[in-house]
Amino acid sequence: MSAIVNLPITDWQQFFSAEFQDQAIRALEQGDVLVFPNLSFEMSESEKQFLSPTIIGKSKNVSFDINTNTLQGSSVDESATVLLQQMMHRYAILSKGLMHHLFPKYQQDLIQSRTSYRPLEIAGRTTSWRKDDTRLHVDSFPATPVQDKRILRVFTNVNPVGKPRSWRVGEHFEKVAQRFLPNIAGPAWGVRGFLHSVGLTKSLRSAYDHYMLRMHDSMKADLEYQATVDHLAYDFPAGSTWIVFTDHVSHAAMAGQFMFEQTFYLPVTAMHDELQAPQRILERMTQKVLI
Ligand SMILES: O=C(O)CCC(=O)C(=O)O
Ligand SMILES: [Fe+2]
Repeated sequence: MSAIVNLPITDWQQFFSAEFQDQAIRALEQGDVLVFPNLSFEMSESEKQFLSPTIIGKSKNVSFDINTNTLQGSSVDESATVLLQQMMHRYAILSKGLMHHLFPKYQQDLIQSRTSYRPLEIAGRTTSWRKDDTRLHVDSFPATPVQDKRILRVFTNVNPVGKPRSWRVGEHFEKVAQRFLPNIAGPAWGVRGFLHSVGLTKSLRSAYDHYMLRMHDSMKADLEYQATVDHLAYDFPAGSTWIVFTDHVSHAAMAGQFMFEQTFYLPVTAMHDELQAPQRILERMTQKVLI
């Protein structure tokens, strides 16, 4: 099972020794969750108006794309939109800076994707089983293939009344794959081209994407697995930040409200040890090149 590794980082712009960086990258790549219990994201007095579930429309979070400076999912009025956008932008910049300082080896290749702000309480929320993140899963996005990239995410719990973000962390990726892979058929010929041509995927779904998506679904659909599999419950305190490869570490979010999240993509070849990538593990297990 993944370990939860506590690191005493308190400043988003902190510099680290080479030894610290080396330990951090090894832990991260082997599937540990790096937690910074005292690294918080400060919201200004005027930004505190966003500590309410009513600021979003029908979506489950506000999403910001720093590359295009676009905001989606909010229902606030025009003047508040600017403020909301600035807040999301600030989180995006801080998390990128932290990544660069902590993992300089990734810097050249790291791709910054969406920033999200999640003001809804997770516990008791109703969704379809596929979207239900209270079930253990590895991340894989149906419409957004990663192809040869990893999914690396930064999370910060900004709950104002001290409520933790309660997660479960499941068994190691290899064990998950041993359990589910034998029942997953390979991708059918022609499907990836079709999905892309009708706009169901943003790019071609690779064989690796196919297996990951099926694993994600098989895990969530298996209620007996969910009820019986070994896991560790962990509460991320309010005012803490954590970093994890969510395509590798089986995880579920059980309770909590108000969190920021920044998604990065990292080409497998940019890793310190690419043999630890889910893609390489699945390639070894299937004896196929999954592209
Ligand atoms: O909202 C959370 O705490 C995590 C949900 C999740 O599974 C994810 O973002 O990958
Ligand atoms: Fe997830």
